[in-house]
Amino acid sequence: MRKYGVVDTTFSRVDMGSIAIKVIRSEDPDAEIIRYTVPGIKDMPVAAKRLLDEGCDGVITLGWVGKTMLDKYSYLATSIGLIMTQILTSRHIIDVTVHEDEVDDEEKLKELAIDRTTKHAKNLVRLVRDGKNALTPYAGKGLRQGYENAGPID
Ligand code: RDL
Ligand code: RDL
Ligand code: RDL
Repeated sequence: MRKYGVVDTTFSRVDMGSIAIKVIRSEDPDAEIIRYTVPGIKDMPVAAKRLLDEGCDGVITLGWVGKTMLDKYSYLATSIGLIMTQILTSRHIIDVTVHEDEVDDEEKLKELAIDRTTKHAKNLVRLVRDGKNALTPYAGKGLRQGYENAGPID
């Protein structure tokens, strides 16, 4: 049976973990989902690694990056860690990141977080369950998560 990992943080200001679980459950009802909540983004790579070591077929991480330069450096380190973990395990880790300075308005930020989480949770299921060509019909379509799609250039 397929097994998905969901890694989220107490730093985040939106409960993206619950949203991801709901979406994965509705997309792949028979799957097992394991949630692992850590303090912040820099704790996510090892959490993802542990879930993959425990048999997860793929993981989604839900990170929230603060507004300061220090926060952005923390994300860069995190991103490198997540990519290294994917390479070491040959498994997908879908990295959902919300940058607190992406939009000014808090309501809009919440909507962005929900949209990005929902679309990437679906991407994770497609990649894990349906394989390498599951997203190919959407190739070159200018899809975005958290925003309106940019669309293709004709
Ligand atoms: O291991 C404990 C912390 O170091 C770890 O949880 C960090 O990810 C916490 N953290 C920062 O130290 C920071 O400067 C976070 C951010 N910025 C951030 O923007 N988002 C986080 N954590 O989730
Ligand atoms: O794992 C899910 C996403 O994190 C991953 O697909 C990223 O590559 C998506 N992405 C960004 O998060 C971003 O800030 C992309 C870009 N910028 C970009 O410029 N081009 C992309 N992806 O193809
Ligand atoms: O063109 C507007 C946005 O697409 C651009 O600013 C992206 O860099 C925003 N973005 C992130 O910052 C990010 O961390 C995106 C993602 N993740 C993502 O997963 N998918 C996006 N944008 O479409």
